[in-house]
Amino acid sequence: MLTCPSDFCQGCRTRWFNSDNPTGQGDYETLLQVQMVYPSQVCSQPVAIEAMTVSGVPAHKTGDIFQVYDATHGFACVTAEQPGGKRCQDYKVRFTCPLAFCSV
Ligand SMILES: [Ca+2]
Repeated sequence: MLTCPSDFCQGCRTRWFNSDNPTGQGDYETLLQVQMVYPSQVCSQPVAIEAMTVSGVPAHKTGDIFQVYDATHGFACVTAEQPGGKRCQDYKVRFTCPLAFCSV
């Protein structure tokens, strides 16, 4: 995860997106998916991503296994990959975008 001064990152951070739920094969909050559902609200090349459950638990504390979790591709939790056959939780994501995107 990229770290940078909070006053810099603050202006470049998107709102939280929740474009899918785990009812189907998993919870897919990939960058492509978010761009498709919320066009123009996220940059094409984010520098960082954060994910947490819709109830506010940070993604790394849930014990779920993530197929994808990076700024380039976004986030995906696939139910078939979870131990014990448990279902993925419902996650939301937000991205940090280059300053140029936020100053538009
Ligand atoms: Ca979700």
